[in-house]
Parts: sequence; structure tokens; C-alpha cells
Amino acid sequence: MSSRWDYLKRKVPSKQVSITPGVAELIEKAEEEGIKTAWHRYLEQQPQCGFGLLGVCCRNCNMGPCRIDPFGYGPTRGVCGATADTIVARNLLRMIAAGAAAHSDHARDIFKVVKMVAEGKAKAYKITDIDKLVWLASLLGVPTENRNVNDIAKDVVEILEREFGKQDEEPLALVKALAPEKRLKVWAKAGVVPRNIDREICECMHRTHIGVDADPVSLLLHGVRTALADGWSGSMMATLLSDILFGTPKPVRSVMNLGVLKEDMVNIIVHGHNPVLSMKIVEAAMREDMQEYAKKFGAKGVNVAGMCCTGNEVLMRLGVPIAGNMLMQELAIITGAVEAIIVDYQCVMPAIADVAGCYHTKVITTEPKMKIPGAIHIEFEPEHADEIAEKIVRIAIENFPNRSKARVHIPKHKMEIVAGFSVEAILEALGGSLDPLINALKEGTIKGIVGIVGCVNPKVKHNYSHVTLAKKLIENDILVVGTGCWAIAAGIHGLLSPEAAEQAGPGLRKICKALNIPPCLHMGSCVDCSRILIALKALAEALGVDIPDLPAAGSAPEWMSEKAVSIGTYFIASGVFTHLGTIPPVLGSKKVTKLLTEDVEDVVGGKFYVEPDPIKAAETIIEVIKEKRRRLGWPV
Ligand code: SF4
Ligand code: MSK
Repeated sequence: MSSRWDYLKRKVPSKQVSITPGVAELIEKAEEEGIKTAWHRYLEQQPQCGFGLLGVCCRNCNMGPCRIDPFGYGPTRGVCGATADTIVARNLLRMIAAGAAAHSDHARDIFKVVKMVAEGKAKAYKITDIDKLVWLASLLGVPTENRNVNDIAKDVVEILEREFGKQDEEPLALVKALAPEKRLKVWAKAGVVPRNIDREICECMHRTHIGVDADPVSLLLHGVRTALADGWSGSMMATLLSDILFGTPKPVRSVMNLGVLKEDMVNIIVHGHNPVLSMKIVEAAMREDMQEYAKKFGAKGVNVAGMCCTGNEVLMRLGVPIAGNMLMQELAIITGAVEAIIVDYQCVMPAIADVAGCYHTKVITTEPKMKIPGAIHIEFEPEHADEIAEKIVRIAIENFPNRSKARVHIPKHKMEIVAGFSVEAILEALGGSLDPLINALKEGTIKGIVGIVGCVNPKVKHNYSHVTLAKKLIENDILVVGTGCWAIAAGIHGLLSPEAAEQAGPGLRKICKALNIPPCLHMGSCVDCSRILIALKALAEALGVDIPDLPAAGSAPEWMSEKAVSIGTYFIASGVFTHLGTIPPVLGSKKVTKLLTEDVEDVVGGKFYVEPDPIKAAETIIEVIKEKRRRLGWPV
């Protein structure tokens, strides 16, 4: 049976869909070989459903699905009587719930490994950053003096376990310990202090069930509470425990883009978000015996490259090169040079199994909660991490002779980068104190700080907004920090190297050169947006102000995931003016749109601003930063 694709024979305008070198040539290779990518499937989906785009479609019960006519000619209420305002707010709340669940469940998985280490049950792992454990323990009121590391870790995990399960109305322990006093007061006044990660997510699902919460204000406020549970506890926990387990990132040199794949080596890609197995895979692959084993199969050795945020995690701690961001996962396989792609979870397209089926590539899923038809499933067990990692590396190596050399095409492009700017690393670069940064901000040498985060999305030109916005901001002496797929876009396009300081305005350039840092700082993976919260808190407290007073902003220029909705929401709730470059599905309700882009600022100090054009967005962000500087009495 011929598919719609065969019928339409649609081609992707390969040179127009991305600014990233190597992408167009692999899209063209895919078309020559009859393989579809996300860009092709995006074309096939056109026109996308207008009701869905506006957020006015509801299928929360079986009286529906219902949709509201945004122009007022058709139905104005669902069968149950829900209005567009209710439906849009409910849908958004479910997106926040899913995003917060993804981050926080990731935290739970890391938590489980740390707990096993503390109990002596996961011999493959150890507490690497003891200072960070002691710091966290002190914040949580756990005694640390004259105690052994595992005993401290046991007490810490006992407190963190309650973040998911406690039933009282008290704030989450990490929120109480880490959020600025001023923010806690604002959240208490708005009634949005999070109490329990799982409870807030569960309550999202309850409130959005047929016949429960119909008030958009009440729904959105619970969205804020849920997102705060994610940012200041779930994601925060994932970051802190990953640092404790694997070490807090320090600046590290590496390389990014598809050219990191090697023609004469076994290429393994680690993809997803959780580093617990991928760290072990990198260790196993780098072992001398595995490198030798690869030679037996005709390769020169084993090369591991990262993809998306698992890539960011292993890059920051082991310097592993990154092959690309989310939209490049299929392209990496289309090079024909990947022996195995090992995935954990989140942002892994099910389509990679189909694409891999056209080559010799093995897709290996490793998490009990993430399986893909057509993939091999080798389940991760922390107690046997080393053995599982070795088994996977061997599978990849043994697959090398199956590679069809005639079909290999690796784009040559790659870019040198420096990544790994945790808050601690930034402090160290500043000489151990925030003072140089604060003085630079006060004088106006650096005008402000913007966190750019989030995904890539075939709705917009791949990596264009990420790079354009970042360039425009640094030209205007605004320091850019960021995470996730933005960080990979910035790296591929040369913004993560100290030499990129040449592209910055005179003030920022001077500071970057003095400190030998890039003007755009790679702070990690999506869950590491929590690092940006800690940086904002430190700055606000050092200046004696609240986060909304800082000359700072956030942006997700090409976002697509529900996690990004949760991140954006905890940014605004933490007092950050937050730009979105792709339009969220809320325009079907004027009320919800106004609440998110105007009214919410009076409640929590931050708000959303939607602008697809990155140049216009940069201009607005610069104006917002100027206004904040004026209010602080600092030169503009
Ligand atoms: Fe329709 Fe209401 Fe059911 Fe939604 S909850 S599908 S609006 S009847
Ligand atoms: S991987 S959530 S596409 S940043 Fe973190 Fe990239 Fe967004 Fe996934």
C-alpha cells in the first residue's frame, strides 16, 4: 500500500530548515535512500490542527472530544460546559504536569542510585563530590561532623525521599533550604508553595479531570505550584545528586557536531537525559581491553558521542564530544556510521528504530519505562551497571563488520567548545567571589544575564533562533548562560569557545578575555536549569534584592517539550521575564493568554513574552534589562 509520502513525494527544503552545517547534506542523503526524518514527517502533518494549535480541543472525557470555535461561529462550550478558558488552562496544566513528572522521575532514578550507594548496594558507583554532599547535608540540617560519607548520604536521601511522598502541608525541604526568603514569601502569599512533588503532579491530573477545576486562575496557579516543585526540588535534586555521584562539572574542552563521528572507529551514541548508565558506557568504551576488542573487528577503536542532554551530562563530566541536538538524532544514524545508539529517556524519537532499520545500527533501550518497538531492550540495573555497560559496548563493537562502507557519509563539520560551567565553576572562574560579576553588572561592563534554554523544533529553522538571539545579546554586553539543546546549538555555532568573545560587545569581551571564558556559558542539561535558579538566587541575595529586580531574563527560542513548559513556568514563578520563540497552545483563550503574559507578573514577578522573531525578541529583552537597570539606579 502506498503511503501519503509516496503519493506526495514531498522533499524537505534541506538548505532552509537548518542553519547547522551537515544537516542539509544528511537530509538529502535520507531522501536519496528513501528515509524520512522529523522534517519530512512535519511536512506530512501539514496543515496541523487549528484547534490543537490554539489549545481549544479537549478529550478529557468520553462525552468528547470537544472543541471550541475560536471565532465564535460554532460551539462555545464542550458537552460538560467547559469554556475555551477552562479547556486551554486545563491543557496547559497537563503539559506542566508531564514536564514536571519527567524531570522529577529522572531525579527519583538518580536518587535511587545514591541511596543504593549509601547502603553499599551499588558497587559500580561512589560518592564523588563529598564537599557537595556535606554542603547539601548542612542545608538540610543533617549533622556532618566526624561522620562517614555513607552515613551522611543515608540521612540526606531519607530527607529527599520525603520530597516525593510526604503528606503534610509544609514546603518541600529543598524549596525551604534553597529558595530565596523573598521568593518564599511571594509564593506563600499566592498560595503556591509546593508541598510534595508527586502530590502536585497528581493534583494536576485530578483538577483537570471532567468536572473538577474549571477556573483558569485556580488551574494556572496550581500549574505554578507544580512547576516550582519541579524547578526548586525535582530538577534541583537531579542536578545535585548527579553532581554528588559523578562530580560537579568544571570547564572542559571538547567538540560538537556530526563530524565527531569517526569513519574508522566503532561509533556509539548515548542519548536521552539520565547519565547513570551512559557514564558507565563511556568508562567501559574507553577501557584499553574494549579498544583492543574493537580492533579484532576491523575498527581502530571505540568512539562515544553524546546526543541531547545525556550528551550534555557526559560532556560536562568526561569531555565526551556531542554529535548534535534533538533534531539531529536521526541524522546521526543516517551517516551510516553508528554501530549502536543507547537511549535512556526523554526526547528520544520512536522513529530512530525505523531509521536504524535501514542501516546496521542497533537501537538499545535501557530503562524499564522506555521501550521502542524494533529496539533491543537491555535493562539497566544499578547493581550490575558495569557488566551491563560492557555488554552494550561489546554489542556495538561486534556490529562494526555489518557497517556498509559504501553508505557511510559523515559530514566533516565540528567545532571546538568549552562546556561545564556549573555555578561552582563560574565562581571559580571569577576568583572565588561573585564580586567581580556584581561590579561588572553595576558599572554596566556587563549589562545583564540571560538564560537561554530548551529544545529545537521543526516548526522553526533549526538552531537559527538559538544562535541569532544569543549573538544579538552578547553583542549588547549581555552574558548568556544556558542548557539543553540551546547549549549544543551554541557550541556547534562557535559560541562556546573563549574566542567567541570577539563577537561580544566591548564590556563583555573585556571580562571574557580577562577570565578566559566564552561569552555563552554551557551550564548543562535540561534539569540543570536548576543551576540557573541557584545563580539567580546568589546574585539577588548578594545584591539584597529579589530575583525580578535583577537585570536578567530567560528564553526558550525553539522549545517543543512539555518539560520546557514546566521550566518556563518555574522561571516566571521565580521572577524571571521569559521569552518563548514558538507559540504555546494557549491563544484560544484571551483570558489565559493575558494571565500568562501580563497579569501573572503582579503575582510572582515574572511573565511570559511570545515572539517568534529572535531579533525582535532580543530587542525586547534588551529593553527589559535596561528598565531593570534603571530601577536599580545603574547606568543604562
Ligand atoms: Fe468535552 Fe468536557 Fe469531556 Fe472535555 S471534559 S471532552 S470539554 S465533555
Ligand atoms: S534534550 S527537552 S529537546 S532541550 Fe534535554 Fe533538548 Fe528540549 Fe529535549
